[in-house]
Amino acid sequence: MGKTLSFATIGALLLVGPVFGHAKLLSTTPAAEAQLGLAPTSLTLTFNENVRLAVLKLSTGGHEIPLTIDHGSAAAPSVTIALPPLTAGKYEVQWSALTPSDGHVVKGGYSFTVR
Ligand SMILES: [Cu+2]
Repeated sequence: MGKTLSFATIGALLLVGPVFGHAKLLSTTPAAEAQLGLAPTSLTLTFNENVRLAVLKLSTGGHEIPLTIDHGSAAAPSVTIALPPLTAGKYEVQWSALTPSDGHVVKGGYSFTVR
């Protein structure tokens, strides 16, 4: 029993270690649920390890706003995308990123509001 528990503990430690962990989104600019008085001119996603941005979709009221993503850029923990001029409204962000260290894809989404 004691032995089983220690193997389980070691397994759990390995699973949360940096080698086996998926890239994790640490922060975004604009922040999730931000209420902005000024329209942001860029969007930044910051992860805990190097990623390559695969998809970044920005939409408002069901309309997608075309963005230019440089798919040739080197993997980095932080990705910044220039935004076109944004009018007032609620914006939905959908992203996915590839972690070159293990080939896994992580994805997520959030929203912010320009007042
Ligand atoms: Cu992974």
